[in-house]
Amino acid sequence: MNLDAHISQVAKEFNTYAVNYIDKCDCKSQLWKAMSYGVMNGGKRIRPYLIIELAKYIKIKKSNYMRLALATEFVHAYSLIHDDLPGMDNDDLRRGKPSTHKKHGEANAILAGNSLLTLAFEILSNKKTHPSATVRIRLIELLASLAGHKGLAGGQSLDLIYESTKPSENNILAMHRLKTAHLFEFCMVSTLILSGSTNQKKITEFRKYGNNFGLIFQAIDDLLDYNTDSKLDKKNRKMIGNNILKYKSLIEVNTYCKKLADSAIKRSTFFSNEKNPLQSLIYHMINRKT
Ligand code: GRG
Repeated sequence: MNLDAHISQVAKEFNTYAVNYIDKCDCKSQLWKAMSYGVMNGGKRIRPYLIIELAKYIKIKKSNYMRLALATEFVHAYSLIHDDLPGMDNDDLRRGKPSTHKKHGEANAILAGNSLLTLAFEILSNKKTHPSATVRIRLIELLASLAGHKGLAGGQSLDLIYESTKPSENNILAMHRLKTAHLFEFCMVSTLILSGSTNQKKITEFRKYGNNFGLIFQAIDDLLDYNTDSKLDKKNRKMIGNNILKYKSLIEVNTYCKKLADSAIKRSTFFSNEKNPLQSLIYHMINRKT
């Protein structure tokens, strides 16, 4: 099976798990409906894919890693719901469908985002995720540090500031690290934590893989935007927004991504192992089409 087909298959399995979780709640509130809509409204499930494949490779229990994957996707869904709000990117559509605030109203969308974020912490703090309180606290601490003002939210804030200023290329890359790469870093390091490991060398390698994966993911996202012309100022043929193509040519983006992938893989004994499924995955991301 090729990698794209495998990613889709794992996404289907993840969706079944997510729907079961959502249905089990037996919640009928407007807010829960908005939360489920934000989560189940399409999505490639690439973050769950990373967690699931890594967890299988390092032999973590399924009942544990699926909860970690779910919590992480809830944080991702929160960030997209909030990103679409009128006070942020003001997008009416997400994945070709009405964004959560368009479907459920702005107030519900704000609350749905907040509640998905707190639900992620609730999942991580539950014994079903891991019997050891130390492991659970390490997971919670990591998510708190990577999602907040020094992570996703901080990156989003810079993104908004840079809309009215002139960010340098380094400013843009640093912002991409915060708003996109930190959640990928969480996927990697949290899965390692879930295995009970405290090996600092491995933590550093996993952190780097997650970060570089995230930077590649964002650069290709920018490229896909360019190819669909959605962020192109057609008169000046320039990118609108904090897109990497403001500073790099198409070929430079490719070289930049290849370097990021090489540097995550080549100096790591763990990732340079041919049997490691995450090795081909990071290179595959450079050629992704969606
Ligand atoms: C805390 C409000 C707030 C925002 C955090 C993540 C984020 C910052 C904003 C989301 C907007 C955005 C385009 C971020 C870049 C990350 C990215 C490429 C998101 C899209 O991820 P995909 O392609 O989405 O995995 P799907 O639709 O597949 O789930």
